[in-house]
Amino acid sequence: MFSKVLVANRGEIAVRVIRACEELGIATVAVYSELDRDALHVKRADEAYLLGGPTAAESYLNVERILEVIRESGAEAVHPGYGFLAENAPFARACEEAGIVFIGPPASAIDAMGSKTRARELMKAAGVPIVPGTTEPVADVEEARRIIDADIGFPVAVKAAGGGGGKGFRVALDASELESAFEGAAREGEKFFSDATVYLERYLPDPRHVEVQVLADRHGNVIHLGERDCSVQRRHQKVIEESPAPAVDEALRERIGQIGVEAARAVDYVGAGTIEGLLQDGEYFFLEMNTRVQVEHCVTEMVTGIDIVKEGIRAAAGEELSVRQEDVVLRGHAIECRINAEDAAKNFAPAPGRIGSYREPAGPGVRVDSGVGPGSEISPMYDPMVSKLIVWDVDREQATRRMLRALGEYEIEGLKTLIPFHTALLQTPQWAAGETCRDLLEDRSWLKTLAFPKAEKAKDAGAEEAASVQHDYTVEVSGRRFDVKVIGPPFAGGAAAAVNGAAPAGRAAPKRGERKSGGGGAGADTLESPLQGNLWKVVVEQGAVVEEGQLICIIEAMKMENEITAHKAGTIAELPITEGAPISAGDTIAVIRSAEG
Ligand code: MV4
Repeated sequence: MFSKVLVANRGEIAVRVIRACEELGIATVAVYSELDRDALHVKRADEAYLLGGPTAAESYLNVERILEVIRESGAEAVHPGYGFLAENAPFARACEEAGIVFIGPPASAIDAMGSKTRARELMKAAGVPIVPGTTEPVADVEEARRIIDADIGFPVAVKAAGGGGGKGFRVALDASELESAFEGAAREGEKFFSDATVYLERYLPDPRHVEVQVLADRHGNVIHLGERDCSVQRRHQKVIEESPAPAVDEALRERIGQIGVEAARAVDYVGAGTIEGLLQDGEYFFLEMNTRVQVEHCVTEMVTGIDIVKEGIRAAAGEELSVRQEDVVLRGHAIECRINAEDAAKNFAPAPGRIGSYREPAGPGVRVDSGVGPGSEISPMYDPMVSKLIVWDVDREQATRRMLRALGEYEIEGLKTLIPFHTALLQTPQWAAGETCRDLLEDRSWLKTLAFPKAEKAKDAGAEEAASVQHDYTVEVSGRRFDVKVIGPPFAGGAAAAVNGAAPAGRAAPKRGERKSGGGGAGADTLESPLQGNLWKVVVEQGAVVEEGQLICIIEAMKMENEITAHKAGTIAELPITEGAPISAGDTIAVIRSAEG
């Protein structure tokens, strides 16, 4: 087993990996960006190193610096978590070449599954059922039209070959929609994956998203841990996941488990992976493989009792899996709610900010995987998921009630999260009936009932700290972090402030994330950007009359498209934004004046 592992990630997944390492007796090295100096994963690790920042490119995606920290810290292996450098074949290869163990599959497996057309070809050859369609890239709209006429028929899904998770996914219900679907998918593929190649699939009208967890070691053992249902999604982002899947019985579980095992074997998989698929009318089709540990792995851990992260680390170290297929038993039911800093009533707009007081739920069958605590700042620079609430109980109905109880206990002051959304959704007849809830997630008027009461102001944790005398300091020496305890009499006045690098007395530096407000008069008419990103599309013009909830623009941030909608009805009096231009959190998007004035 390794003696030291570097965790190349942040937030809840970094904490999750650190916990697994601790239980395995492995020392941990955290890395962090300038924005994450006070983050939980940094405190939780045995050592921590500053990468740079504030951007992801300067920090969690900075391969050169991460490799340097691995050498400097003496770590033997690196765990990428999910996102950032997970599923990055060049990084896995760079590790392999530098003699560092990448905790995950071989680079060749990442490559094979990274191209969705190649993955479909491989799976077809391995006898795994794929959604009917092409395994070859489709050159242009003309060729697409020929293939659809001869084979697939409408409706058709056009997907980017470099895509996955719904990026570069367009639907054409009939021939009139094909050109724009084709071009849309190609454009998104080019934008996000530098690959405009697309392929075609028959469009399934109302499938469930069902995925299989697999584990593989270097000794030829490949097992599956049953399935998860992730059908509750918003713009291809999963929001609620559960295991077992309501629509899967024992025979189907056996069959799709076997499909998962065969898919993993076909690419010589090692570690934890997931085969995503669509279930329609009892038929299961391979969609793609995620060659990493997933956000929702926890529900599988709750029903199987198997620690997926530890198994992945063991496999990377060359050990055998600690469980055999015949030992895997699904017991009870687990549900996970993603606690995102988002406002469901405003089209799930990211709602970054600072957490005030913070209290996690507890009690029987409750698990919280979190990357935050009291006073944590949720930066618009990163993914808005702040934690995951997972519950277990003997069946789906009781697990639902337990989740509602736990959601009720969860206190996150000063931040808008999906807690009210989850609380409402889990009480609907659609959820109770095990439906996909697609209609609810598109239902504007239902979502609007989830609007937050007037903005709560987070307690200013910073001011409180400044008032108390500090004895604990954190210093960075050549980029390595140390916690220093200074024992002695309290410092006089400005000393603590100087050590903390605050502005000179009398002129407090503006706090990160503090909203700019235009000269006191901005107020209720102004629609501010909730996040930093790039203006991808502006869909209204100055002078237009808009309804509340109407789409104003789309901001691209963190590879996600965020729809910004009108916060009130009225006329667009000002629209100081330009398509393609960068935008910061707090910038004015529009000023909307009501008819009444
Ligand atoms: C599909 C589909 C229908 N037909 N592919 C792809 C990424 C994943 N996030 C959802 N994806 C879908 N792919 C074909 N050929 C429908 C979806 C889909 C979906 C599937 C199951 C449950 C919820 C869904 C929500 C949106 C899209």
